[in-house]
Amino acid sequence: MQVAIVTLIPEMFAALTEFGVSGRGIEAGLLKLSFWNPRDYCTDKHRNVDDKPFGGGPGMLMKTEPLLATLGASRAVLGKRESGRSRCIYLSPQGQRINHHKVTELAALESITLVCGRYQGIDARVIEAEIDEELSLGDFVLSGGEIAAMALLDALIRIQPGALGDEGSVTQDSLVDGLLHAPEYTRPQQYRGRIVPSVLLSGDHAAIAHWRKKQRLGVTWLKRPDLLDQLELSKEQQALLEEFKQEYCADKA
Ligand code: 9WO
Repeated sequence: MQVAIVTLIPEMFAALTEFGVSGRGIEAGLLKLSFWNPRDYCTDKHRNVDDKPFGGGPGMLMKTEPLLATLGASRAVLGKRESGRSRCIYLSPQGQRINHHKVTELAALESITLVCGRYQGIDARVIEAEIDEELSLGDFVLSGGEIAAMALLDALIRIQPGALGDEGSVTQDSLVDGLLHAPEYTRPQQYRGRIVPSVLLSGDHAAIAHWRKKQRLGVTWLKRPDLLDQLELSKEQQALLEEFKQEYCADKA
């Protein structure tokens, strides 16, 4: 998958490209990143990349001409926006929320362009004309789109086949089937009087699988009931969740 990143601060992406699973995945070519800096597409002698908003007010916008020139140049290389295999994405708090489903949808594309805004963002007509999709991490504001783009890229890299190596499989991830992960424990077996659930020490793989299935439903019910509302639980899952609720209430009492 090809990713064009439009940013005034490409240096920030070292956090993604130089470390951990994402760094190795990029090194291995699972995602091919290219950087496109509007600063390189300025035509004025001061290489200004910001401009005043019409109507006044504090803050600046990204200057339109360099931004459009940058998008034109990256499009000439990545191309084929019409094919439906390529998409231009703007990361902003006004966007639709990203979830696991959206990440898998984007991962199926041949190429994406991620536009990272700075200052107060970009001209509304540029969004209308050039952006296919506006995406958000959540209801908060950053100082630019770069960290949001990195978060999305990290999610895209780790679901590529081979990205996790020995570290596990994405089929084990939270949210792949809409549920949270079961609680996990490592040593020590006792920590401030809290013990590890005995089933996990039993060596009984069927019992452990049953416990984890039930915990995933229970944890989702407790922490993110909104996720459960979006699911159609099987008869088995409904029974497991009932079991969890009974045990949970018994514990409380
Ligand atoms: C900056 C600003 C300065 C003075 C007055 C008002 C202002 N609003 C903004 C602003 O919202 N800037 C944004 C910074 C413009 C688009 C890129 N930026 C951004 C992206 N901030 N937060 C995100 C983001 C992206 C994805 N998910 C969560 C947040």
